[in-house]
Order: sequence, then structure tokens, then C-alpha cells
Amino acid sequence: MKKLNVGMIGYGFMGRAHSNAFRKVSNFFDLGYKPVLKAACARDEAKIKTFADKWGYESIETDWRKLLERKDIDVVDICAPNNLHKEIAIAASKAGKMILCEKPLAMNGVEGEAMVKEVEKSKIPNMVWYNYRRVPAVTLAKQLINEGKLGKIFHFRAKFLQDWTISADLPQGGTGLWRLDINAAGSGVTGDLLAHCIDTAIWLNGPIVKVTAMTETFIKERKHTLTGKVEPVGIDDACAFLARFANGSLATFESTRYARGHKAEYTFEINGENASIFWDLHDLHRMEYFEHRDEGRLRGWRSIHVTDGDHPYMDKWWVPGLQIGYEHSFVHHVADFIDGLDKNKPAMPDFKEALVTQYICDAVLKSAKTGDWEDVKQVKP
Ligand code: SOE
Repeated sequence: MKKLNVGMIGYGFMGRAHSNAFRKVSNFFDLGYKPVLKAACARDEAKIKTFADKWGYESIETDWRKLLERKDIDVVDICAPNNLHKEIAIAASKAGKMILCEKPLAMNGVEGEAMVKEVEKSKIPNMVWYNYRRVPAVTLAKQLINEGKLGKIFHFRAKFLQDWTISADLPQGGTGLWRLDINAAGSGVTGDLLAHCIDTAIWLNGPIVKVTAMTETFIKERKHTLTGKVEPVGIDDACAFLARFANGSLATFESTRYARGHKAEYTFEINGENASIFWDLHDLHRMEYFEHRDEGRLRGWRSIHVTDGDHPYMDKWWVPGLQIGYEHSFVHHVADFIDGLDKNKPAMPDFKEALVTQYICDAVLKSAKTGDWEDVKQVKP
């Protein structure tokens, strides 16, 4: 088996989720490449050393440019804050490194376009980590929709609710809290949480053409960890939007970090003429399915435990009936990326497909400002 030398940039929550995936994938999937944790990189030497020791990286770097110069790195994994994605990705592509980039692709569509242009020029394999596509129950939903089981789709309804920023004492900026800093994150819940919902929605139900949105920033000022000063908060704390799909179906999306009692409540429901699907991240191994064509007396919502050998990805894990969890969606991401390398076909979403989500986020944020319906810029084929 060939080696795939990984250079990880960042050591936060996603650095851990991805490292775990690189370590596990070859134990469960038969692939042409085996990831090797070659180097971990971040500015803080002590912190990256601790991270590297814990996860088994062979070496560390404190400057991502040095990492890109290294001949022994094949693929760079960008787990740094959103404001660094573009610069690192473009430099990585020029250095001939394959790129895995944490979502969202970039701060906005303009940055995303530059990234797409660069990887199209270098033809470097690239992928963005929209991991929820690879939860087996969500992939099963995709299979059923592609097979036409739902028939014409009328509605898509998604929510992603959290409650971790309600305290006004929570600072913005710095490790762990850069998601609250507009200059590091680009947006609030729109790019962080709704981007997931949008990626799933367009994957399952095709392009979105128009949106109308509202956003709110409930806490207007927070102390900035890096400057020590109280500064205006620029991110959206909550966002709700309506959307029209190109296929005629209607959607509602809602996200907030102020839904007391909800930690990561991501749900979606799809209603078609023949059937409906409901999925809930808190029960991620289940798919709720309603089939109108069932015999009337037995018709009702089925709760399908997506753990059987004929369910997506599940033949690679334990025996039927034993479920897997959140971290496995990242293992599947790596497996599909490597499978793409083996077969010389891109693993999705690549930068270009992730730009579609970026454009929708841009239109949502614009609509929240203008109060109008906004057309979504479409990615040129
Ligand atoms: C934010 O709290 C966050 O960690 C997102 O950044 C992730 O993308 C999401 O999957 C869970 O919530």
C-alpha cells in the first residue's frame, strides 16, 4: 500500500476529528493509500508539540509555509480559522500539495472563486470537509432520492441549533472562540452551521436559486481575547432564511447559537409526493421514513436503524445492528478521498462544489441586509 503523508495545519476540534479519521481509515477500508501523520503545524510550539505527541504526528512545524516546502508532505489538511483558508490553499496548490480544507471553503464567494481558479489550474486533488453527507443515514437519504422513491420533492426543512454563546461574558477571538470574530470567521451561524445544512440540501435536492433571510446579533459587543478591548460583534448569532430550489421545491433553514437546551441539534426533513424523510444528528444512525404507498392499515413513520451491511459504509464496520457515530463521518470522508485518488475521480464536495454553498451563504447575508429576495450566483460548469 502506498503512503499518503499528511501535513495537518491546526490543532483544534477539527484537527482532532480529522487526525482520528486519518489514523483509523486503513483499519477499516481497503484502499490504495495509507495516511501517515507526518507533520502537525501551528504557531504555538508548545501546543502543537503536545497535539503531535498525542495523535502520533512524526514532526512539527510552526510556520505553514515551511510545511508546504517539505518534500515529504503529500496532502495538506487546513484546519486553521476561515480567514486563512484562501492563502494557505492557494500556496499549497502552487507547492503541488493535495488539499483537504475544513468548511466553509472560504470567508466569502470572492475568496472561494480564487481558490477554485487556482486548483483548476494546478489540477491538484482537493476536497472540503462537509462531513454530514457521509453519515450513513444521510447517504441513504441521497440513494433513495436518486432512485426516485420520494417522487417530486415539495419541501426541504433544516435546522441547526446550539446554545453556547448566550453568555455576554464570553469573549470573541483567539483559540476556540475565533468563530465569534468576524475577521477570522467571515460570518456567524451562516458560514459555520447553515453551511452544513445548505451543503446537505443542495446535495440531496439540487441547486438553490433565490433566498430571503433575516439575521440577528443578540450580543452587540464582546471583549476581544487578542486585544483585551471590548469590540463590536460582527457575526450573525442567528439566521433564518427561505429558499427556492431550481426544481420548484421550497425550503426553510434556521440556525442559532441561542436556542437554550440545544447543543448541536441538526435536523432536516424532506417531503416528496410519495414519501418523506426525517433525520436528526442526535440520533444520527436512524433515518425516519414515511412511505405513502404502503398498505393503508400499516402506513406510518418507520424508524430505520441504519446499521445493516447493505446500508452505506456499514459493511466496513461492525456486525449488523451495531451503530457508529459522529467521528465515523470523517473516516468516510478520508476513505472517499483516497478512493478518488485510486480511481482518479474527485471526491465531493471539491472546492468548486463547495463554492456553491459559499454563494448561497453570500446571498443569505446580503438578503439579511437588503431585506429583499436575492438571486444566488451560480457556479459556471
Ligand atoms: C460549531 O460549534 C461547530 O463545531 C461547527 O464548527 C462544526 O462544523 C459543526 O459540525 C458542529 O459545530
